[in-house]
Amino acid sequence: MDLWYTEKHSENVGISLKITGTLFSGKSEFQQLDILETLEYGRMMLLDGLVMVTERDEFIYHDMIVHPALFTHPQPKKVLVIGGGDGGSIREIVKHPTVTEATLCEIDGLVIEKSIELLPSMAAAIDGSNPRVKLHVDDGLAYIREHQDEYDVILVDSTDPIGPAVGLFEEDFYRLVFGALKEDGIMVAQSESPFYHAEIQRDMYRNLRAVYPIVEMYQAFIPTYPSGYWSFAFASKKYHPVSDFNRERAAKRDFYTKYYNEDLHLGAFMLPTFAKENISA
Ligand code: AG3
Repeated sequence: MDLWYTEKHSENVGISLKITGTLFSGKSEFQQLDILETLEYGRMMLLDGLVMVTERDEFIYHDMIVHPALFTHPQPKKVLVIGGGDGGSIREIVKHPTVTEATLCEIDGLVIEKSIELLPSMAAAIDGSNPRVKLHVDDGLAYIREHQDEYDVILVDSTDPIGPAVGLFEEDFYRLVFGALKEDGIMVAQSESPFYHAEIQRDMYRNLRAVYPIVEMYQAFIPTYPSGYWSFAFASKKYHPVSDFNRERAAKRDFYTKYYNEDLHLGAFMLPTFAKENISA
C-alpha cells in the first residue's frame, strides 16, 4: 500500500511526499503536531498540517534565517528566537563564537519536547546540554514585553500567519521587537513565498517599514515549502545587509554552512521583479 502526505498550497496544487509511517500525532493546547517518516526527505514535522521542517532540506531554512543577520551584525552576543521549537535555528546561532546567549521562546512546549525526542539533528542544541542556550515556553509577545533593550538579533521563526502565529505578522509586534533590540539591533522573520503569498507580504513589509529604517527582503530555495521559493525579511536599526556586510569576516568563518556562503549572502538580496513588486507599496 502506498501512503502519501499532501500539503495543499492552493485549492488545486499541493506537494506530496511518500511516507512510511507516523512517529507522533497529537494535539497541544495550540495546534496539531505530526511527525512523519518520509522516504526521500527523512523525518518531517507538520503543524496544523503545514510542513515546518524535513531532515533533508531544513539546512537551507536554518542557514538562511540565522547567518545573514549574524554576519551583518559586527558582534552579535545575545540572540533571541521566537518560535523555532525544533531547535534548528539555535543550532546555527551557537556556531557563532561571539554569541554568549541564545534564547528560544516557543509558545508550544510539545513542539520542543517532541523535537528533542524525534528530531535530534535539529534539537541537539536545545536538549539542555549547552550552557549558552536558554529555553522559555512562553508567548513571544509576553516575553519581549519583559525584555526591552536587550538583544543584538531577534529571529522570528514562525509558521504561516494563521493560528498561534497571526500576531507575529502585525505592526504592534514589530514595535515590541524593535524595543527589545539594542540601538544597533537586527530582526529577521520568515516572510512566506513571494510566488504564492503576495498579499501577506505586502501587509507584512508595510508593517515592518512603519517601524524600522532598513527593511529588505531576501530569498532562498526550500523544496518542501509552497512553490519552493521562500523569503525572509531583514529589518534593522543601523546595519544594512548588503552595504554594511563584511565579506571577509563571513568568508573566514570557522564552521561549515551547507547553504550559506559569502557570495550567496549578497545574491540572496537580489530579487526578481515580481517579488520586488509584492513589497513595493
Ligand atoms: N517555519 C515554517 C515556515 C512556513 C512553512 N509554511 C508552509 N509549509 N505552508 C519553520 C520553522 C522551522 N524552524
